[in-house]
Formats: sequence, structure tokens, C-alpha cells
Amino acid sequence: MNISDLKKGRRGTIAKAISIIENDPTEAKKLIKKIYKETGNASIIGITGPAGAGKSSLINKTTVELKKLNTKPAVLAIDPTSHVTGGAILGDRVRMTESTDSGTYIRSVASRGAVGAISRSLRNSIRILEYAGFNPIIIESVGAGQTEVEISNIADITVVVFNPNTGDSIQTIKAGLTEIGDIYLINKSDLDGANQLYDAVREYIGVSAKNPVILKTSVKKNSGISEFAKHLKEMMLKKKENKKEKDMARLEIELKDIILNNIREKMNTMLDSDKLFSKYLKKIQSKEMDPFEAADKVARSLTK
Ligand SMILES: Nc1nc2c(ncn2[C@@H]2O[C@H](COP(=O)(O)OP(=O)(O)OP(=O)(O)O)[C@@H](O)[C@H]2O)c(=O)[nH]1
Ligand SMILES: [Mg+2]
Repeated sequence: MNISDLKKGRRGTIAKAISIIENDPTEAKKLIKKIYKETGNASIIGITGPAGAGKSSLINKTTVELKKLNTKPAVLAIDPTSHVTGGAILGDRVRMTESTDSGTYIRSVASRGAVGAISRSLRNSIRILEYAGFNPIIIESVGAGQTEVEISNIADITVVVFNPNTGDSIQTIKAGLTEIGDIYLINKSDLDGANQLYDAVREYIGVSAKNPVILKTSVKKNSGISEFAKHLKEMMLKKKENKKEKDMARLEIELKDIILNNIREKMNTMLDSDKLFSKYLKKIQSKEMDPFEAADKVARSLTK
């Protein structure tokens, strides 16, 4: 891996680096060691919302506008194709191609595996893009279950996208997406029901402490998008101070996460050859002892 090619933002090198982050833990550690000092300076924009809300379409157009505002955006899309519910809805999902020509780096990243592992590799893929000079870095993720909450932990600016097509939008709004957004978009404003949805979102969300921006957009009619980009740019500047504090807290969480993960892996290996472990396993298999008591005994001896 040629670090200076990465610094120059060479596409092939970036792609290779992110693959290393996702697939090769040993090499990934070496890579992060080399670049870490020069990371942490980009604004992270999380874009979330129900499947098919128009997130990818919006990002396509928005990156073009963001470039006009003298920024150099990159996009990581947490690919939802492996989600259980994904396939059916995603028949007409938009591939982000439009802005590729204009120099935006776009990549789908893994969504399979444990939640912790995904956010670990996401964090480090962001670092690769920061080192390569991109800012902001936009993360697309489908709001399904816990993901949207997690995205708002990683992102400096969280954008929630709704559209009048999905009848359950109001339910989703009530179900908790009210807390996380800095910006709410009612996309597909060219469709019936957009105004009604806009009013509902204002009613449920407009009064919250965060005082979020609420906008109507239409990718189809190309309306509202440059306004959206301007708000993003403004927030990128405004949030800079606040970001430092957030980053310190995030690094604390990251350090704990890595340590706990290391310990877990080590313990796992130790247990495989631990005599007490096999002894107590037999005891619970033969119903001589219950699993809790057995686990207590083994854990106590391991952490002594
Ligand atoms: N009428 C209308 N259709 C739109 C608009 N924006 C997106 N679409 C369409 O909505 C469908 C889904 O768009 P995507 O951009 O793939 O939505 P997404 O939220 O990225 O979807 P997933 O990544 O699969 O969750 C596509 O057929 C788009 O062409 C809009 O403003 N108006
Ligand atoms: Mg998409």
C-alpha cells in the first residue's frame, strides 16, 4: 500500500485501502497506524430513512451541489442488500453513479456481520477518506432497527429522509426518528401527500430541542436540493467546535470497544484449551450443575 497515493486521493488506492480495512485486520492495523495523525478532520454526514425514501438519489444530486460550494464530498453507502427485508423493496433502488463522473468517491461498504464489527470498519473507512482529503463524508444507511441510532452516533450531522410513498412514514416518525435528525427531508415532494407529510413532520418534530431544519425536496423535479446543500455547508462550519467535544467522547468509546473486543478474543482462545472450562461444561451437560454457577466458577478463575 502506497501511502502517498492514498494521500493524493487515487481511486484505486482508496478502494484497496478500504478493502484492507474490511477484510484484513492485521494489515488494517498497520495502515491506521500510518495515517491516524492526519485523520479526524472531515464532517461526517449521516443520511438515513426508510428503504426507498430516495436517499441514494438525493445523495447523487447533493454531492454535485456540495462541490459547487467548494467541498470535496465522498460517499459510503452501507449496503442493505443483505438485510432480510431488503430484496423485495429494492427492485428499483438507485445506484449512485451520477456523481462518480464529477470526482466524488462513492463506495458500498459491508453491512453484514456483528454491529460492533460494522461500526469498527466504518470508522476506519472514514479515516481512509479523510486522509485522502475528502470532506464531507456522507454515510447512507437504511433506517432499520438500530442502525439509524448508530449512524447518529458516528455522524456530526444527521439527515432523516421521508417520502409520502411509504404509508408507514408517520409511524416511523413517532417511533423514534424524532430525536436524531439535524435535518429532515420530505423527499418526493412531487408526489401527492407530500404537503400533508411535511405538516405532520413539523408537528411532531419541529418543536424538539434540536430545532431541526425541515425541507421539502424532489429529486425528480430537482427542487430543494441546492437549499439542502447550503444548509449542510452551513452546519459543517457551525458544528466544528461542538465536533471536537463529540470526537473526544467517541474516541473514549472506541478505545473501550477495541480493548473489550481484544479481551473477548483472547478469552475465547483461552477457553478452548481451558481445563476448568471442559470440566464445568461436562458438569452442566450431565445436569450436575447449572450454567450460571459453572460460568461463575470458570470466569472467576480466568480473571484471577
Ligand atoms: N417521484 C419521485 N421519485 C423519486 C424521487 N427521489 C427518488 N425517487 C425514486 O425512488 C426510488 C428509490 O430511490 P433510491 O434513491 O434508490 O432510494 P434509497 O432511499 O436510496 O433506497 P435504499 O437505498 O434501497 O433504501 C427510485 O425509483 C427513485 O427514482 C423524487 O424526488 N420523486
Ligand atoms: Mg440507496
